[in-house]
Amino acid sequence: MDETQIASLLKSSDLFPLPQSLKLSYGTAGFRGDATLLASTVHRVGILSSLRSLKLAPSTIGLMITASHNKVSDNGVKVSDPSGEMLSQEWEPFADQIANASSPQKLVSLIREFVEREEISIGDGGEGGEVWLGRDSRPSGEALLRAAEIGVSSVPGCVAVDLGVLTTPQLHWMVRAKNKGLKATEKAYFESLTTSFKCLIDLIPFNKSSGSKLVLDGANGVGGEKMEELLRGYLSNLAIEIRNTGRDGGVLNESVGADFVQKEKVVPLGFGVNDVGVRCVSFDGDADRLVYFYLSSGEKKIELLDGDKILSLFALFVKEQLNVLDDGCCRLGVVQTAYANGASTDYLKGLGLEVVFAKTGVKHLHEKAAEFDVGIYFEANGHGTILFSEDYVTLLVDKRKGLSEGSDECNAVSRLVAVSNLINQAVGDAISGLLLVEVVLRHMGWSVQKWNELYKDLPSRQVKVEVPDRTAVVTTSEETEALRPLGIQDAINGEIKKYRRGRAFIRPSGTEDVVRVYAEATTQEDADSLGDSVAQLVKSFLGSS
Ligand code: NG1
Ligand code: ZN
Repeated sequence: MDETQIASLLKSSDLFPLPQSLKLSYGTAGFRGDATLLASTVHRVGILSSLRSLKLAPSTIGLMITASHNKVSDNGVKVSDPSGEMLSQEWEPFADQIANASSPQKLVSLIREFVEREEISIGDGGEGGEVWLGRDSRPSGEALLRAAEIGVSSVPGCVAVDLGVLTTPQLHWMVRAKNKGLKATEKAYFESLTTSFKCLIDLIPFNKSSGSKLVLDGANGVGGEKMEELLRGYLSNLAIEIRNTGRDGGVLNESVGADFVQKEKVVPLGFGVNDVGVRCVSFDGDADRLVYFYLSSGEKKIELLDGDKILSLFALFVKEQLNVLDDGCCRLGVVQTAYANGASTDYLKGLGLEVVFAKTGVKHLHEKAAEFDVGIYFEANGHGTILFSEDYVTLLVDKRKGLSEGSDECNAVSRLVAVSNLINQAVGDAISGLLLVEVVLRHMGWSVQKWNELYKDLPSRQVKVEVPDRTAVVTTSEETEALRPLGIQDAINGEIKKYRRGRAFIRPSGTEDVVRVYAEATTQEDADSLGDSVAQLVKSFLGSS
């Protein structure tokens, strides 16, 4: 790096000093924290994104400003690689280092070392770098986006393109499309969803009715707004009522949204007795997760159809099409995490599917799903998608050419190809997930209640424990056993033994300052009691804050 390049980085870094005592790690989904403390982090991630773009030139990188399900005063930043997938984990240590560099000088020296080691050429007349920026609807997003822009353009030869307010999956989709040389606008995203959705509806053999009403809880975030745009401009026949749009004074993620509904298992604000029996769906704050639910009585308690149930529905549909093709050569697999309900895993295995487990965080699930021809992954919280390998899609398209139009085989192939276009191939996407659930329910002729009967969840309980230092919990790679603090796992095992089909584990959250406890057993009382006693153990081993 020459003097001018160093001066440019120093000058812009001086504008964003690191707040004292800020210690960040890239975590399950990028950096997250109190929005007032994040300007330096976002600025530095802007620099990182430019370097990534130069390293992989010519390619566009995405930078998303969001804290997903976290409270509205938080924000965060994550990076999309050219494929639309999460930033390669190989770069995460560098992200941690620069985010925590204590001064502009230290920051620049880390960047210099990294640039040399990675042989990144800056501003030597080669390809320039390009970073596409998006943000969710948080009030802190705009100022942080400016910090990202300054970071991006402080690397000579790199430009930032502000795409405004988007859902996380929209940005990932657009980055992927751009790098594939396809139309990469928001309009193209909506058109792609619309075309494939309509194609799947047309392929429903019977019962083409428009289906009963669906009510969407938009978490007071960007998802409701984008869904409205889709319905207004492209899919006006779809009967979806949208609540919690954020326009009626509701607060982002506060007693609303997918994370709240899935973790608390109660109705979100804005839903009540009048909705008994109605099919409802909740998005999270940046619309990369969705869970369905319905009220079976006038109480707050809900019947939850979480990511595991969405996965099961999708798996059934895909498997049905593959059975028509009698396609033994397609490797279909599903990926879950330790948070998957035990009953869902039993169900999926009972269907004869290959089920593999990954660590929490979609980057881990995505990686494993990509090993299959068709890999379906979902976290229980509703984040997931279906990945189709490019080779398999090509094979399907070729196969269709030899089939007679309207035959069962031809329809099955067309459905699979349409699903690969509808469902986001980059990351979990609540909007495309919703459209696919709606198609599959109509295809099967099922109500939400019928879908819920696929299997009965084992009762479970999740607890968040605030502790002085969550990093004191260290787990095995599968996250099902705690290695530290020493002795805690034996104590947890002692509790588990007390319950029939008891299962429990702890892990430090990568997005919130808490230790998470998961517990499962045959009755709700047992799951609650196991969850509470493990939470007590966490407090006694780590102290409560
Ligand atoms: P953490 O906070 O690391 O548990 C949460 C979710 C993850 C993932 C990320 C990213 C749970 C238990 N954890 O991570 O699955 O979705 O957020 O949003 O739901
Ligand atoms: Zn999210």
